[in-house]
Amino acid sequence: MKQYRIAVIPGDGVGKEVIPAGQRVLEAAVAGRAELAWVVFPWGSDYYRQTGAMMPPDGLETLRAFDAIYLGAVGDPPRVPDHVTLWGLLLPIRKTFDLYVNVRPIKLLPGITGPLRDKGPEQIDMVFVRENTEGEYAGAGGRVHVGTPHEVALETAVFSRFNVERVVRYAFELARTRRKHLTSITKSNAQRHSMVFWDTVVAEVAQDYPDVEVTSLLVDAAAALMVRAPERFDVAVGSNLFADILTDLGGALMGSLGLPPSANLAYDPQFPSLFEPVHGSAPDIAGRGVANPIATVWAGAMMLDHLGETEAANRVMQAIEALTAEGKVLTPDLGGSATTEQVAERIVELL
Ligand code: GGG
Repeated sequence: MKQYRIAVIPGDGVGKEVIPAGQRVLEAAVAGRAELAWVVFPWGSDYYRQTGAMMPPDGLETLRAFDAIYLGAVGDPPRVPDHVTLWGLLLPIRKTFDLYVNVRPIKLLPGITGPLRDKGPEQIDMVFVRENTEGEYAGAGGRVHVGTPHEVALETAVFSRFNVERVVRYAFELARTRRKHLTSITKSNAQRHSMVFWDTVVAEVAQDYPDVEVTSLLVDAAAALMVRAPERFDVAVGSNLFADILTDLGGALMGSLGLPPSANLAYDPQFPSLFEPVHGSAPDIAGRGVANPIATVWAGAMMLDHLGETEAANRVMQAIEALTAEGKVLTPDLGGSATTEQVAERIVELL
């Protein structure tokens, strides 16, 4: 039987609740065909308060040996500043393992009433490809004259040809497997260096994909269009920050931020890819056992697919869709009264 070594980082807040639910479903999905050898790491904000770091100094080296990483959430405000949690755990993993794309499906699930009148599952079905290692999250910058009236803060966005080209190429390839439409999202009117460069790369790569129709949108127009006419989106590609923001909007269009998953994919298959819900640690509901596990279960299905367990991944997705279609066992964010564990249990039954 095949064995996969999975590093599990529940992290903070609801991450500690949704990850065990995800593990339970994935175990059931592969039972009898593959073994998921989980190793759980207690890294995150609690670990930071005990040790002064979000993970041990050899944390990245430890993770490198795994087939994949399954992560819950990071963030414990106001006890630990958000930039400390993010830059102490998730971003170093993305950068060190060169997790160059962050794939985020935005899809209205059957039985869920989204906030858009007259827009159903036929109209809300897109995939975002988020640039994941540089852009506005490059980490280039600093502060000078701190605490004086002349204080200056710089956060320099970085766009390299190598990186933009491979991300855009991934998005074109994905569009080819879907409805053959790619929306490239920029802000080229205001950001005349980096975003005009992005447009140039998209136009160049498009030469290799004459079968894919390309639309270029400014990020503000894209936000409005996602609400007004979500059916105009098939695959969308955007910078680290823009696609992060728009996928939270996407989660809202799906009816809950507890639904969208994400796959952070390694460019070099020797490094582990990372799978996580789009949502964060949700401190407002953490500890109550009512967080929606669907995003994490879905992210787990993406992990199984990535590992080659496509049949099991498809069955997990069918079970999620059966769960939302029957609409009986749902967490409060979707209008139900079920707990995280009850939703996981029902998904296992439907498997
Ligand atoms: N699920 C991981 C998590 O905590 N996401 C919230 C978040 O703010 N992530 C930052 C990012 O994806 O850039």
